[in-house]
Amino acid sequence: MSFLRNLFKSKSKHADITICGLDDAGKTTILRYLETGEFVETTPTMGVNRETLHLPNLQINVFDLAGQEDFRNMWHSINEKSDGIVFVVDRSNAMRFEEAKNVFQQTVSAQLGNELNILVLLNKSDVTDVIEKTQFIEEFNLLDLPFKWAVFETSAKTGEGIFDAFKWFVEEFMG
Ligand code: G3D
Ligand code: MG
Repeated sequence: MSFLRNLFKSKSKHADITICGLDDAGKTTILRYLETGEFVETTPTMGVNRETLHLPNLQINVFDLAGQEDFRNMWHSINEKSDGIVFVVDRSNAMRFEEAKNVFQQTVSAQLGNELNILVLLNKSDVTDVIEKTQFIEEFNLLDLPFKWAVFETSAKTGEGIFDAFKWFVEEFMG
């Protein structure tokens, strides 16, 4: 947890962050990387789509958002007080871009009127044959997004981009 601890050491404000995205995007692996500073193998959580990391001034909630039929109800109960959303996409899985895009759009439209930052992680950047960042921004209509947002290219295997992404994110809402 050294990275996150250091980032929050000088902050007294409490923050709630929600990490979401389709199952298998790499959310749990990213969380473990933030905790340990290295790649950790994960096992898919059966039947539970929620995990939480508690630090002194920071709580991180992780949710799988695939196949949620009553998305709005679930979203409302879990995320209304979030200070920021991290949306993780497996950039190597073209088969699921459409599904990811739909879930992303539901996620952000549920937040209209709220003031929060959205961090998009193009994860699995270590894999060859991935969607390009510029193409992704276009396909997911990020330029039309009525929020402050950023996209970072990450790998929870090599650690590429992860610390930079969260540094941007935390500094944006913690000041
Ligand atoms: P989830 O929490 O979003 O459901 P996980 O996803 O964190 O459980 O990761 C799902 C699988 O993707 C895991 O592999 C994990 O090791 C892998 N993964 C996560 N991030 C990366 C990445 O950046 N690069 C690569 N190459 N793989 C990644 P398994 O094999 O255990 O299913
Ligand atoms: Mg998981």
